[in-house]
Amino acid sequence: MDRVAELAVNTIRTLTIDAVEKARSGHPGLPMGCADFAFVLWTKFLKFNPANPGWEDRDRFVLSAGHGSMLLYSLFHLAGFKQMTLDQLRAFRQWGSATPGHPEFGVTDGVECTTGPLGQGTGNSVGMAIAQKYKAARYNEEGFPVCDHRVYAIVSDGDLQEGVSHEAAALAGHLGLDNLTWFFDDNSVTIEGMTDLACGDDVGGRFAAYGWHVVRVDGHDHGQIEGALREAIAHRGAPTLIIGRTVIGKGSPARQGKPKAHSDPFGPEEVAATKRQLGWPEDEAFGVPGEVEAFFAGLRPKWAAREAAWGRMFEAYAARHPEKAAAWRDSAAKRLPEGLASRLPAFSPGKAVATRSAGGEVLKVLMGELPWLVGGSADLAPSTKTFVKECGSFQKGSFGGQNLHFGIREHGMGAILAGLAYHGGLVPFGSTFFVFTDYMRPPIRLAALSHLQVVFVMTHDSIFVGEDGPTHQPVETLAALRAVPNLSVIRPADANETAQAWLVALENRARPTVLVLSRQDLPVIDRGGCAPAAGLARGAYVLWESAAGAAPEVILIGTGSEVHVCLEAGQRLAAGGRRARVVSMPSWDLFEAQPASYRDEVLPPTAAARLVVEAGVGMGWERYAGPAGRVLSVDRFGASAPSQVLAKEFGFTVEGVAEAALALCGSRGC
Ligand SMILES: Cc1ncc(C[n+]2csc(CCOP(=O)(O)OP(=O)(O)O)c2C)c(N)n1
Ligand SMILES: [Mg+2]
Repeated sequence: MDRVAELAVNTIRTLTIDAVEKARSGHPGLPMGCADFAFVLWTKFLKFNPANPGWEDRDRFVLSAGHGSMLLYSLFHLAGFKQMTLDQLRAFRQWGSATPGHPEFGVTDGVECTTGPLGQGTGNSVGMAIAQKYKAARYNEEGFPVCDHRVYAIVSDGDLQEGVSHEAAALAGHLGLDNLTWFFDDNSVTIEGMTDLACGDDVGGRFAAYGWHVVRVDGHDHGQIEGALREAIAHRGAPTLIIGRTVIGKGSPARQGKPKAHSDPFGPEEVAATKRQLGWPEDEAFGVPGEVEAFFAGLRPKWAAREAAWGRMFEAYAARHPEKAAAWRDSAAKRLPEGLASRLPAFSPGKAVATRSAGGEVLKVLMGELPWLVGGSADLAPSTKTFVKECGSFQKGSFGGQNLHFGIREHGMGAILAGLAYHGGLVPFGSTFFVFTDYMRPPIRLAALSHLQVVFVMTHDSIFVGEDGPTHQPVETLAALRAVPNLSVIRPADANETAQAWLVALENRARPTVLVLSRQDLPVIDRGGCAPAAGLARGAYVLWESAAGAAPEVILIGTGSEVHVCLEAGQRLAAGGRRARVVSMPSWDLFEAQPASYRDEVLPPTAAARLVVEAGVGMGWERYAGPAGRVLSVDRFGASAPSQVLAKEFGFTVEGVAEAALALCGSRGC
């Protein structure tokens, strides 16, 4: 190793221990163990420009083991990302800093994805690799490889023990994503001790079986690392796993190679001992040797020149292939074509259509018009209606297909969807049965945290799944999702609301959307007597009322498949002389975003008995029912039976709803 390389990797190590020491918390072990690999990758291979962290054709670098965040922050500082000053390193893990405990997308320039929950980054990197292949297939032209980059990830023991990485790796191998390289930080250490406490996998054998190219190196030998990276780039038709034998906490005399190097500050004595061992000034914190600064300064013009060359190529591409360049730009901006809404299918009353089927018809139009809308299902497309055959399948050898096939891998699917969104210029969607939301809660949560536009198409949304029984009947799922900040949850009442829900999902640029759709047919609401379905965008709207202008005595509030029942029940109450109002409330979050005046208009704070009707747990609905209202809900697991029987047993019939409303009126004396 030459002198400046040695100084540079030791700078990463000492910046790390200084930051962890100052914060009195953090994880020094990984950055110290992975400094060598990261240095070789970043200085000899990675295509990026610190002056423009968002350059579209940059390589993506994912630190899946996000606890090693100081590795990233040190690299950003040395490479010259403007935001990453030494003061930011000094503010590691502090309020308002650009250096949070675990990397957060959108907070720190250069962070490609939010990591920390182990395993997620592996799926994210596969999503990014799929995105690159897709865009290359759609946009590259002879002599104009406008999308021509690679995806690298550092993955730890924890990442590779987590199931999501198995799902993601299996799919990446199957698809032959040769633009993807993972470096396995094979240090044999996790928190509780050495890895053989709980894991004896032959990781290399496992990945070979997934169809990966596997290379083994000494993770501290720069020559071997460089050789392995060259091999990964040259290898065609398969992703590469570089298994790097590393020493966690390398450089610390007392801690290196041991579990206690994983986290927590070393303490002043061990910091001093480490610096002594590395030949560093002991009394200096956050020091960067002049030679290291000069070395990185020397790389910056080369990095900038690469982007400039790409920019010139893109201009020439735009001149030669103007339509493709325009499509590329539309995709980057996720631009919705003029009049799109008017081209969506309109569903006529009198028919009964499951909202999953309506969603499928809408998706067909959307995917046909929007090449940046890509997605698929976890082996349930015939049920979730998300396969659009005219748009082709993304497969090894046909990377231009818009339909993705995730296999029965919901957790992997969620993390891959996030990766597609992180990559930029794509809106990904993924679908499965609503009850299996729990199999992908971690990536849903992270997509919300990271402000990603991802659409989750979740069908078979209630006990009315019927005969499949309680294993397949979600009851608590809506309440659980409504609790996630920055997540839009929409349960449309009929086919026309479903079309509107898709439009909202496409407008929800900075957050994920969950579309909650029915398996069973639902009557298409006759909008002649009711308000238009566009009301969905406001989260809740007055669908129908018996005496417009007069204050209602009773308000029925329903979502999804319960709305048409409320409508009929409301009409029955009106026939009996009550002033009734029916509110369709597909989305709490959209409603809460409305001005108070609108919310009060729909649900007047005074008077009126309010009955909420939803085939799920009642938790949370009290706020809309009000203290004198009632929630007709399912506060237990469902049962295996035909859906009409379930409707009767649980009270979700027109009679049941009307009776409950009358009882409520009676108790209030209205
Ligand atoms: C899903 C998840 N479970 C648990 C943790 C807590 N955790 C953080 S790091 C870690 C394991 C550390 O082992 P490894 O991944 O090999 O990292 P190293 O110690 O080698 O840096 C655990 C269990 C987590 N971050 N994410
Ligand atoms: Mg480890």
